[in-house]
Amino acid sequence: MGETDLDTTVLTHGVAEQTATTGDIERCIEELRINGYALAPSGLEESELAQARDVLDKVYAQQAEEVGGEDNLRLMKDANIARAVCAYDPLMLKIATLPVILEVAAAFLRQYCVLMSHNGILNQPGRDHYQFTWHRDLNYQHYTSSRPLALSALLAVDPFDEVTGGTYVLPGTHLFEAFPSEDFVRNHQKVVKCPPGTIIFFDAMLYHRTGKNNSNDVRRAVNHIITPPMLRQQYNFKEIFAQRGVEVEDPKVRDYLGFEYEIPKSVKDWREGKIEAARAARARQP
Ligand SMILES: O=C(O)CCC(=O)C(=O)O
Repeated sequence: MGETDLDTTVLTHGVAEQTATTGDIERCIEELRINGYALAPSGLEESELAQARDVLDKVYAQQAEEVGGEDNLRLMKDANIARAVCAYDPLMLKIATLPVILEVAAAFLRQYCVLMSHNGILNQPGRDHYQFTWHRDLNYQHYTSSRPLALSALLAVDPFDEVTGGTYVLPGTHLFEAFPSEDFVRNHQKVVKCPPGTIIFFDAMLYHRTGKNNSNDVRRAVNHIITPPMLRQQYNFKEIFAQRGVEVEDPKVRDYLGFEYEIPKSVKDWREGKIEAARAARARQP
């Protein structure tokens, strides 16, 4: 039976409480809470989407060049991702601050929140992408919380369909700690398809992945991760120790005080650290 054959009458018995939704934002919030994802139009014009494609390609090329070429991005598993795009072009800043994104974030997270990352995803035809594998946007986190930790907002810049590869989601997995069994994944994975200009909102703890692009064109998207800035040092210990002229030699203590963990000041700085680590790991391989 196809979804169009479903009986849509809603009759209940024994129900004393029911959620009421009054508009598009509330519909998104209900879907996000239960399914873990929801779709909404961005309101962007076709001309803006065309411009966004161009901007993403240019920012990516510029960022690849500044770290010595795409091979270095592949080495650190960062190929085909343009980072911090809102800082590179006014249109990307307009996208990052779209009213629908800010409204859904405010209603979903219900507290002060910040943009944690803002990345262009360039899904190249027939090529591997790091995002093809199932992941949470809060990587390595295996717990649930009674309130959401972060919101992802993925803007489809190109069509997301069976040929270009939609976004695969595992509904409800934001509510469970562990990644589900392979049987569950095969039986319950869903592919989200949508026209360009649609935003796929999801709970950042929902397992998802990029679909394989079997078309002849790049399939682009822009992902936003929005979160309350709760887990960070309350003040800059490194700076305070330096101001007080106190030296710390022990690398473990330096690590613990966050001396080696600075927020990178540029995309290039962030990537150079990762490239160095990837080269060192490769050199250690037998
Ligand atoms: O491109 C997609 O469909 C998903 C992107 C994704 O997985 C991510 O940005 O975390």
